[in-house]
Amino acid sequence: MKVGIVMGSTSDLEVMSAAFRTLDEFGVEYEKRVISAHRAPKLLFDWASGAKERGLGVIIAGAGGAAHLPGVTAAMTTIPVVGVPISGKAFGGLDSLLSMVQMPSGIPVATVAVNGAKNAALLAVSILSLNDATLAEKLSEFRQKQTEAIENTQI
Ligand code: RP5
Repeated sequence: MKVGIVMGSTSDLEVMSAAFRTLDEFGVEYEKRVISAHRAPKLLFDWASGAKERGLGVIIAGAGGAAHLPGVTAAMTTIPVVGVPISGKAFGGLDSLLSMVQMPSGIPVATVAVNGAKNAALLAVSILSLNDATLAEKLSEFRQKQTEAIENTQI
């Protein structure tokens, strides 16, 4: 299964590229799009409602400001949606964090930290690894290496 990565603007690309790098490390395929929930709602509907048919297993949605993108995406598919709040010019990203984490009951968005695109990708890997033993093994190795790096740190 693939991951879908969507972001509200090209201005989100720098933050969201951490998700590309992480998925590349795990050899996970993904499709990536810039689609604004506000500026291109019909395109978002078509992209999100066809996600399952295109073989997507998880969607990562990043947006800043009044960040409706993950919530609206989640409303159009039953695929898990991981939201990445992006820090904009105001409020340090608190506005987008609250837009995602405060989703009303019924349509959840699994929200990571502000600018947490790497963790969003790791969560996507974790979800896909439930049905992919090879990917699960890669995730275990990643965790092991991370632990060893800490254990071997000398200061
Ligand atoms: C949001 O508004 C985008 O996700 C972006 O984080 C923010 C600013 O967008 P631009 O004005 O840079 O296109 O919709």
